[in-house]
Amino acid sequence: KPRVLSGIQPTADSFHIGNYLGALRQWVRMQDTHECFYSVVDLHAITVEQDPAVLRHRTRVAAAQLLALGLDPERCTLFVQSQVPAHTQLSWVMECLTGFGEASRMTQFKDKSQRGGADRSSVGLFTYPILQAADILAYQADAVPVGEDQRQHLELTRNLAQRFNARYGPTFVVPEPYILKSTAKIYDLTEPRAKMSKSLPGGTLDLLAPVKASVKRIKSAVTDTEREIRYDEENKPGVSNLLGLLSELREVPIPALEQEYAGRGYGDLKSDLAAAFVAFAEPVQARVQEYLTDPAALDKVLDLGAQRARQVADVTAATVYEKVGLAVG
Ligand code: AQP
Repeated sequence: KPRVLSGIQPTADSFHIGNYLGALRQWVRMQDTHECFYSVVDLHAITVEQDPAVLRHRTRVAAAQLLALGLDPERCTLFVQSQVPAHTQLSWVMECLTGFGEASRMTQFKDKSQRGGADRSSVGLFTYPILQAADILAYQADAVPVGEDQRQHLELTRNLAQRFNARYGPTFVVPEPYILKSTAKIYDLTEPRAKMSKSLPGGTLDLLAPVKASVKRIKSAVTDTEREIRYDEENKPGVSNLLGLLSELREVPIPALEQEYAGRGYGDLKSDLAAAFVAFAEPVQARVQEYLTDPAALDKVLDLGAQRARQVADVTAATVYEKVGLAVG
């Protein structure tokens, strides 16, 4: 079976529907077809300041959400990144292989450092994509299911893998991004031309938010001054995003929805999307609560996952150190 690696940061109290549709739903589905390694990437989270107790709590909640969404520890390896030291061991080697200019071209760093002020950004935020490359390469992953925002980081990972292979001999699988067009980029509800993002918290649709609050957000989502329910990303980004979300949650193609809503108002579309979202979120919330009431069981899942992950990643790290000339004895 081909191998998959992907990760998600525990940087918010809840994942949002963009995380789910863009990445996590594929994670769940790929368990049937791939050998899967999935990680809560807490080392990535500390590239911006985190409160230690909050971070530890969010890491558990992240794992509980992944299980509630359908990850099955029998069919995938679910682990917390910081429990597998090979990620940071490999990351250093990858950093030494990356050009400073090359790293400087990463647009996510440019965006995020602009928000916080470049001088106040950590070096870790700058080298974030290189740690991500190490995450992926450690497992010799063939495919990486992510949203569109990660495409550039995946390209860097591929370049680093190829560079290493050329310099030290065939070592790494060169991974392919797995990005589904229809859900590659889910947009913010209040700024429908911007990516739905944890750092724009007002316009996200959070899986664990009280459903009443989510219904309210959907009802006040920005649309436009026309009346027609039609998919047109360029001129009607808000309505198109709502149609896209409903299409994904109901698993009905957009043209069929356009027909269904012909002659009807935005209010109807919003009510139906709200109902579809609540039907999706409520059982997820209930399952998350169950996992969180038994933290020992959750930690056991994560410990076993980390053991399995270390078995694979340690081999890669040892091979890489040996090839680079680091290993002694
Ligand atoms: N809006 C989105 N549409 C589709 N996919 C998305 N992803 C994130 N936002 C969208 C995908 O979710 C996965 C986990 O991402 P992450 O842990 O890197 O989360 P993030 O990028 O920190 O999440 P945000 O909400 O996008 O936060 P910030 O504010 O940091 O930018 C990834 O596969 C990502 O592509």
